[in-house]
Amino acid sequence: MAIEPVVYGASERAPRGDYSRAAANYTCPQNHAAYTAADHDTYRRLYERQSALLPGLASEAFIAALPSLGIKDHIPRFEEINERLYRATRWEIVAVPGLIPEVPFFTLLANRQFPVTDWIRTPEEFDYIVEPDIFHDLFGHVPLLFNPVFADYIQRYGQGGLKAMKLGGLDELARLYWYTVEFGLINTAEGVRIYGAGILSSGGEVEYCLTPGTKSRHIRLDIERCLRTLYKIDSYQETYFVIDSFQQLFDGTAPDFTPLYEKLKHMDVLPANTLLPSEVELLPAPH
Ligand code: HBI
Ligand code: FE
Repeated sequence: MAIEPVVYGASERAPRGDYSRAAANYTCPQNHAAYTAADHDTYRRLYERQSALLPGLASEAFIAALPSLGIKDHIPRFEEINERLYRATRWEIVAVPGLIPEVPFFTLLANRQFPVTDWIRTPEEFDYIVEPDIFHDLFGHVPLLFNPVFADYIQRYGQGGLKAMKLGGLDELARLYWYTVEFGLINTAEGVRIYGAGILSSGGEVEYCLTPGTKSRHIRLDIERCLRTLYKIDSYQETYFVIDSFQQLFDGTAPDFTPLYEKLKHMDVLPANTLLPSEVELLPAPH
């Protein structure tokens, strides 16, 4: 059976979580007692499937950080992860009922608080889910928050998001999150590897994104180029941006983006499957 790409992003139907129990900053308590045996079993099976896919495909930094999640056979308590996470990089995860508006999202990141959805997909949605659930957020996003450079990049991204709101650069900056934090690839001594959470938590895209010769492009990350590039939320990515290091992300987001947003206002956006003449495909089809 073809595994559907995990899809999430703005979903047409009403958000799934119960937002009535969220505070003004959209955080809510993680009601650990409310998880059913089926919920814990779904988490265990997802963790088992995804972690088995990663050797040779996920970046070593991710694989080395994954055990920091601790528990694999049932849904962890956030406070247990936070004890280790805060010691490692002064980050903490906070429960949210699901996708939250940009301002609270950026504000949490700027305060080194990562929002983690507190519900899990149903067994029927094992391979396909529209919105990020607790498995996508915990397995996909949280391990690299234990990596000091990446953790600082995420905070700087949140700070940049709050500025982007004022400068009308939100759509552009959202593309940077999508093509790095969610679907980013990284060059390593062993070859191109995965660090993006949307890929790492997907049953099918882990394999697909590093398969040479598909219709997808693999090009070096250039921030301006990335901010111009549209993305798809309901299929495997048509472009994957490749970085050389997490330091490159941190340094690339140091400058004030105001002039860049201004410049981009006068440039066309690029379709997700663009390959500009100057760009080199980093995963060419085998001859
Ligand atoms: N909310 N809970 C949650 N998780 C996300 O990843 C998230 C969000 N709201 C907005 C958002 N991501 C994207 O628009 C970012 O690019 C800003
Ligand atoms: Fe995500």
